[in-house]
Amino acid sequence: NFESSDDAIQYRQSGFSLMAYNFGDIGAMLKGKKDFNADVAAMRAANVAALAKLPLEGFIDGSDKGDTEALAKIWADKADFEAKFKELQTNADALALAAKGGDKNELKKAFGAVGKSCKGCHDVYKKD
Ligand code: ASC
Repeated sequence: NFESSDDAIQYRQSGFSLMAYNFGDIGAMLKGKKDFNADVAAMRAANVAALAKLPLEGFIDGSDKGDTEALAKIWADKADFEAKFKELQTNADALALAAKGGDKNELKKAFGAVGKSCKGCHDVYKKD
């Protein structure tokens, strides 16, 4: 268990940062901002799938405070928040599978689905 809400906040924010870095690198390759490397994409996607499982644990009761981008609505609508998070995890697992498969079109589709999950939750639960 976390020692404090600050620890919980740091935990979830670290997870999001690592996820954004790994997801963003796949995006950079798909958008041609850097050379596409299927092995790197598969490694990044596997990281995203693993990392997507982490942040939810940090949204503990009482960590709705401090200078974060998390809206109070997360705790008010926790069941919906958790459902959306599970959807992200499912899509991230599919991303890892698609990246491993090596078909770039499948990877693009799966990447889009994960991005939609990110945005869908940010639109409702994250400060602008
Ligand atoms: C990213 C990132 C997000 C999502 C979101 C998708 O790479 O850091 O928060 O994608 O922009 O819409």
